[in-house]
Amino acid sequence: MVVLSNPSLDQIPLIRPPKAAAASVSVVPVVDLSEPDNAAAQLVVRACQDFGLFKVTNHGISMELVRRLEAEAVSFFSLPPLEKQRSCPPDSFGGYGNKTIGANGDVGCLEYLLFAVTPNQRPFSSTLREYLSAIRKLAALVLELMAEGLAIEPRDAFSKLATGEQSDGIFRLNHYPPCPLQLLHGFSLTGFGEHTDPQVISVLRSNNTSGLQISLKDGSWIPVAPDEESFFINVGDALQVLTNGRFRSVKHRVVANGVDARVSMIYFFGPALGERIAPLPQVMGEEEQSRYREFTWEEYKKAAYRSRLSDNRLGLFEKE
Ligand code: GA4
Repeated sequence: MVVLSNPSLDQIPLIRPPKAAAASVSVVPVVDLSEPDNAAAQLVVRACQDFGLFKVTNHGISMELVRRLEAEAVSFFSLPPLEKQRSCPPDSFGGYGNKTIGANGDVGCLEYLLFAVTPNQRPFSSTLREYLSAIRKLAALVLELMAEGLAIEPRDAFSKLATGEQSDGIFRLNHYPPCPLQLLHGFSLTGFGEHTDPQVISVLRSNNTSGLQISLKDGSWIPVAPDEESFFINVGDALQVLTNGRFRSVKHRVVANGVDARVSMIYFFGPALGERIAPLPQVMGEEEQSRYREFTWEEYKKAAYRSRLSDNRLGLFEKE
């Protein structure tokens, strides 16, 4: 999963920041989970169709828990490099990585820890175990709102798939140190290059340092203002397929910050490996054809892990 070479900063691609006008507007939809379910469900569906990303507030997750996990992450990342590598060596379940993303040559200005979230895996810490269980509940709720908003019965059609016992989860802790070569001739260093997430949804929380950007339908990029008290939900490739393209797997990236460190924690919710991924019959209109040829999550995941970060992974499975 992780390769242990350490590229230098001059191998990391540059990003031209969005124009000032775009940068000053934050249009990311906000869903207040204390609203009645039907109102929240409508907002969620609109956000998934128009953006593929939204922010949730009043989520009920303890900020003390979130801060505790963030503090553990920060203390891990402040260890000497060799110690980080030694205590979390890369294996098929994840591990520590520095600047190298995936196995196919992508690089970014970050270091990270990846964990496979499987039923019988040893947890990194009790804080992480607690956090994962809280985020799983949040994800299940959000996925139920998606089903409700699309009038899909049963209400747990998506949540069963992505948060069930055998689901294939991944958890990622990212540390983007301040990157000194910032704003070189109007460009910034790439923190994490543009990509879509292969899974159903991802639940992201970051500290108050900016950097995340999403691509809109017209191809332009906008920054997502950080909010350390909220969670960001993004639609992944599998959910785009399950909704036959109604929901948009959002292209996103992280631009390195010149001054502050960014710390993010993301739970990627994938289905069980053997799960067949195809549009749910309940979303299909009469005579509507699937836009994708059928595949299992295992097939898709394998194809994804052979690709480069910015590749259009779903393209391989689109029907002519
Ligand atoms: C993107 C979403 C998750 O971070 C991730 C990433 C994975 C990795 O870092 O190893 C991948 C990337 C992600 C998609 C394409 C392949 C695999 C890096 C890469 C170049 C953990 C995941 O599941 O897919």
